[in-house]
Amino acid sequence: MPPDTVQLSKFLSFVLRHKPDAIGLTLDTQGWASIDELLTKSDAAGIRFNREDLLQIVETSDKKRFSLSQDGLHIRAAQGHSVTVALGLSPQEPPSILYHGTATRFVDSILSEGLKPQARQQVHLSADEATAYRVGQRHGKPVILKVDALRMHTKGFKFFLADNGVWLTDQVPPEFLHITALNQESFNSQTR
Ligand code: HQG
Repeated sequence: MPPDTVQLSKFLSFVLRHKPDAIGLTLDTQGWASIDELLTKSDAAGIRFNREDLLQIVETSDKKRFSLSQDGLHIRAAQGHSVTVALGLSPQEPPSILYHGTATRFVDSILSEGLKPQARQQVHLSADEATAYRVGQRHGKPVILKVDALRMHTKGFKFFLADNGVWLTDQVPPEFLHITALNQESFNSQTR
């Protein structure tokens, strides 16, 4: 029986972003894996699914986590990698403000040393606050940080837009970060 959709999506994130070698899979320099090889190697590792299952995940993933190559033979994660890949995205001018959702317990450190990619290759930002809130919730009590993206851009920082709409940049120094007013309030009351 194939794994359910959520399990399969998590498995794909695991091998396409973090640990391809867990099943002996090879990613090319841009993060692409051969779909045939992915199917064979997953099967050998006891995770059985077929091309249709895979295409369904690509289509229905809530965050459009995976992209197919134009010839339909390769798949990669749109973002979120910890393995070294060069996604081949061109730098783009970002909107004036981007958002980053995190947990209140990280805020002191972030405001003193800036946003860092941590285990991933780049810092992940979103164009809307609702997405940032959901991302922050994954880590604990959420807080949303506003990033002066356009001002960073004018100072030479590069921004990239992943296939699924997530904005990526190497780091965000503290001078470009603000806690949103609402969160500042709840953050203060929480830490009092
Ligand atoms: C925090 C998900 C202390 C940072 C999401 C975050 C996203 C710091 C955590 C994607 C720090 C890293 C990425 C500093 C950053 N001091 N903490 N200086 N700098 N941090 O999971 O952005 O569902 O690696 O705020 O939707 O939460 O997997 O990054 O809390 O798009 O598809 O360190 O993953 O997508 O956490 O999430 P993560 P993220 P998927």
